Parts: sequence; structure tokens; C-alpha cells
Amino acid sequence: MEPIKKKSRFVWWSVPLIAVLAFTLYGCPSQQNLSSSGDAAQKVYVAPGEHDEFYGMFSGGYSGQMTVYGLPSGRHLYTIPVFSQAPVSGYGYSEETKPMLQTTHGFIPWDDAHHPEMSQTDGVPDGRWIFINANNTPRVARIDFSNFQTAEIIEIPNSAGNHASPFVTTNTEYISAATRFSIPLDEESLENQDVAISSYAENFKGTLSFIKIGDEGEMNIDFQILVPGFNYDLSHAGKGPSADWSFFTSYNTEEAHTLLERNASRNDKDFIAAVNWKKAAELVAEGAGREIDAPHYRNYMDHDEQRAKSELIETVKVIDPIENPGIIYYLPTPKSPHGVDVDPTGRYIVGGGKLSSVLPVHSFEKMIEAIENEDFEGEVDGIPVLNYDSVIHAEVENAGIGTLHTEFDGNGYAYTTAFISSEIVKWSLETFEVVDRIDTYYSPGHLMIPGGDSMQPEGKYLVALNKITKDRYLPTGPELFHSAQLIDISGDKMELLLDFPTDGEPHYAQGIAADIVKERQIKFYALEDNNHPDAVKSEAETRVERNGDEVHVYMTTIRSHFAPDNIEGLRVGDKVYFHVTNLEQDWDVPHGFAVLGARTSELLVMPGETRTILWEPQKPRVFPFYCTDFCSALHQEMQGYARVSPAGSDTPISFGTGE
Ligand code: K7E
Ligand code: CUA
Repeated sequence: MEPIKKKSRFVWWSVPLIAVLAFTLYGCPSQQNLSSSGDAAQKVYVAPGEHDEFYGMFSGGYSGQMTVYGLPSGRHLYTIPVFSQAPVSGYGYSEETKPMLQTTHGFIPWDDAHHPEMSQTDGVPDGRWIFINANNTPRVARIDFSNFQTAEIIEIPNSAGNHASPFVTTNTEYISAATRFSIPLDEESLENQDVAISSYAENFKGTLSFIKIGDEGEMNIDFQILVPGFNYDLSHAGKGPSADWSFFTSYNTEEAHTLLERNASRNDKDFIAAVNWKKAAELVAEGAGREIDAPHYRNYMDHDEQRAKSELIETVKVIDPIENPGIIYYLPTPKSPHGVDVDPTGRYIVGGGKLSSVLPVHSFEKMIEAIENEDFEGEVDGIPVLNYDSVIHAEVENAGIGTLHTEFDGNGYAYTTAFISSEIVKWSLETFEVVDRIDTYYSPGHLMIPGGDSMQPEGKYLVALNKITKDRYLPTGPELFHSAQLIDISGDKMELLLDFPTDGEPHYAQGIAADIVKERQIKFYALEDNNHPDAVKSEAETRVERNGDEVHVYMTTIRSHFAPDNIEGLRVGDKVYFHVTNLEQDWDVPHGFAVLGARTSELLVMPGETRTILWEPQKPRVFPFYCTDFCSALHQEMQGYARVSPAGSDTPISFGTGE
């Protein structure tokens, strides 16, 4: 298929047709193989016992998790539960981790997580934290790289579809999080209002949230900017000269509320919103905006007590661009743009031309000039719209069909995914011409180059994150995992090296040199620092206490037994809390705990840690419990019994080990 020419224009109904055509031409049956698979194998081979050069952190999409891969091998190293319950570890099931999933809608153990984004210092990923968004029930999570665990989750009020999220500024001052779905927001309280959907144009609004990041990574919403009721799709912060700005794509500037595939594809151009977050933050610090009721939870792991806590925050600060001119401008951008990416120098802002025949590249310098000259072509709700011809720097032609996302190699080239034509296109940031292209299998969404959205990309590998897998692996019934493809970008020509399946839908990913993260690893938790109120530090302290219908078992594990391992005096109707402290002080020796009939998952307790499971036995009998993680040669012997008597029985509490 010939790439479409510059001035040709899509109409909405042609898109599915183009998709079908493109798929027929580029799609499944080609089964291209590597030109020199021996070379490719050499390049991705990481010998047994050797470590990969990069960590790849992939979002799990609708799994609500994050997956960790080694690159270039594509080996799956770990899965981090975030907005999910994980039977493999007890995350979201144990009493210590349940508060992480608290929201104003109740306990929500699922979400759709799209964008991992690493913390940065001076525009370079620093290996401290990685953030990820929850799209469905708006939240942002922070994962600590020292233990690969979810450390904090903050809920975002006045938002719906937290998609343009979470993107960091160059020193992790803020992360931005914009609402994809605009919603009815009342002037006074901004609470969701009960209004007719057909009143969209008058009542529906969007918000752009700026979450302040503290020294320890703590997240707090500093302010929200009220914006017209478009769909804010993606974001990236500026860098270098543009570091004080953040950019957000929007679609549905038509403000349609039904059949968006047609009704939101009418306008020739939508907008990239350029937000001067530095100026907005200064105005807010000086007292601009108003505090409104907006209850939202902040859940965080209390490191001292090793358990999560939930705090309800009652208000949020909202600022209106009409009252605070100069904080936001619209850059017209063809046509329902998706991704927005800023090159490593911070000079160019690339819009993903989802339905556009060209890939638009705006110039930051020209944008500032246009702002200074008030070179506006109009305004929307008090927000100036800059003149397209004044801010556009280049339109990249032949960049494929359905261009979505762009990353950079730090050597003067940009790489853009084209979903419909199923390829990655390499283009020059000097000539703005395409210099190379490579097919992907099939239909890439995001792509990732380690550091590729930062000021210092490591332009060695590129990972394409493909939406469609089809014939690439052995079939697994109707559901196939999505697929990643590793591409060598160190030479002039891109070279496909490796396919590997991914878990969930890995929209976006981040990569970082392994050395930066390796150094930070905690190998176990020091027992003396464990201030969990239900911890026991030695077998001598283990005990069972009854308090009405509540029974607390303070238990320890060490290779290869529980203390106590015989417990009697429990009754039907009791709520039994097993507080399990793992006394081990060595790397990679977790113990598990599971009891027959428990309506929850196992616990997996790390060395030096305390975890709690709630068990409500339903019938009188003797229940075995056991360790689920093969911890020693005598792991099978790591077991015990809990005797449950009928309700009202007077069997006394007793417990112990050994005879
Ligand atoms: Cu393009 Cu949610 Cu970033 Cu998927 S998004 S592809
Ligand atoms: Cu402890 Cu198996």
C-alpha cells in the first residue's frame, strides 16, 4: 500500500476499511522471518547465570499489574501487583495490603493500568520509583524500586478515565494526570452531578491534575486546572527549555457524547494543551484558585509498621484558566491526536496523528514566540488557541497510517508506531524525513526505548508493544497474550531480534540500565526494624489470644516449622487472625501460609516481615495449615493443625510446638 499523500483526508467511515486493507496487506500471512536469525540470537542471548543489561517495566493494562522483563533476553523476571489482588503473594488479600485498594467507591481490587513512568532527576530516569495510572477508577500508584512493591496509591477526584497519566516533570516535581472522559462538574463542589447526558456541552468539563511528589515520593494533589469538556488523551512533560511545561493531547473537541467514532472525528484539528505548570504552581502558592470538597483517598505503606494505611483527604485546589491567564494554551493539531512526545532536547513536541495523514511536530520556540506575539487564531472558554502555521515546525510525511506514539534514541532520530500499517517508522529530527521503517507483528500501540522519553535515551534497543498476536506463537484458544518485539536500533537499519509474549495489555513500558536499579535492592527486612504492632520477634513471644469472637494467633516461621503448630480452642463463628512473622534473615527465603477453607489467598511472608490473614472457620473439625513456598528440604514437613470446636464449646485455648 502506498503511504497516503499529504493533503489527502480521512473521513470517519474509511478508517475501518483502511484497517482491513492494511491488515490484508501487512498482516498475518506474511510470517516474515529474520534475515539472519543466528546473529539475532547472539544479540539477545544472555547466558545462564548472566544478567540482562536493562530492566523493562511493562504495564499490565487490564491486569492492573506491572510486569518486569530483562532486556535483551525478554525473560519475565517478576510481576508487581498494583491495582489488583495477587494470590501469588497475598497482596490485596492480606490485612496489611488491603488498605492500598481503598477508594471513595469502596474497596476496588482491579483497574486498567496503561502508563508506567519512572522518576527522573535532571531529566534522566533515576531508579527511585516508577508510577502507573489506573484508568477506570482514577488513581495513580507509586512503586518503590528498592523492593519492587507498590508503596502508595492516590485517588484522583473530579476525574473519569485517568488516561493521560502519570507523566513526570524532569526533576519529578510533579506528575500530571488528566481526565479522559469529561464529566458534569458543578461550579461549587465539582461533585459529579446528576444531569442529562445531552447537556454535555453546558455541563461537562475536564480537569488536568498536578500531583506534587515529596522527597520520599509521597503524592499529593497540588492543584487541578479546569478545562473545556474534551477528552484529554495523553501527556508528556517538557524538558530542557520546555521543562516548565506539560503537554496534553485532546480529542473530541466536538464535545460529542455519543458515537464518538463518528461524532468526535469531524474537526480537522483538535488540540494539544500546553500547560505552564511552573506558573500555575506559583499562582496556587500565592493563593490563586479555590479549595473545593473533593474527598479522595491516599493509601500508603507505612514502612515502620510494614502495613498500608488509608487517609481520606477532603478537598482539592482548583484553578480556572479564565481567572489565571497565561497557564494554558491550545496548539491546533490534526486530527484526534493520540500520543504527545517531547524530544530529548525539549524543542519539539510530536503529536500522534491517529487519523492524520501527516505526523505534526510543533516547535516549542515558535510556541513561545506566538504566545508573546499573541498570535492567536481564537479562544475556547478563555483559553487562547495559537495559530497552527505559527507553531508547527514540520509535518513528517509517509510516517505510516494510524501513528500513535513516538520515542527517541538520543542520536537525532525519532521512532513512531503506526497502528494501522503495522510498522515502526524512523525519522530524522533534522530533516523531518523518514529514513527507515520496519514491519511489526502486529499493530503496535506504544513503543519503548530505555530512557526514550527522557533527556538521555539509551538508543540501543526498541521494544514494540503489539496489540495483535495472531499466528506468532503456539495458539492458546481464543485468548492470546499480547506480544512485544525487540528491535536493534544501534545501526542505520532497524533489525528485528526477538518476539516475546507479555501479560495483560502492556500499553506502555519504561526501560532503565539494570545497574541503576540493582544497587538499590533490599534483600530482606531487618527483624529489629519491624514495628508491626502484631509482630513477634522470637518463638518465645508466640501466643494465641481470644477477645470475644476474635482470636489472634501470633505466629512465627523459620525453616522448617511454624510456632505454634498445634492450636486448639477455636470455635465456629470466630474471626481468626493469623499474624505471621517470618524470622528468617536471609535473601530469598519467604515462607507461605495457607489454611484449609480460608476464603482468601495464601500469605507469602518475606524475611523479617509480618503478614496477616483473616480466617472464619465454618465447621467443627481439625484444619491443617501449611507453608506454600518450597523453602527447604523439609518444606513438606512445615505444617500444623488448628482444631475448631462447635460454637459455644468450652474447649480452652491452647497452643504449642513439640512434645
Ligand atoms: Cu496508546 Cu492507553 Cu497510552 Cu494504549 S494508550 S496504546
Ligand atoms: Cu516454609 Cu516451605
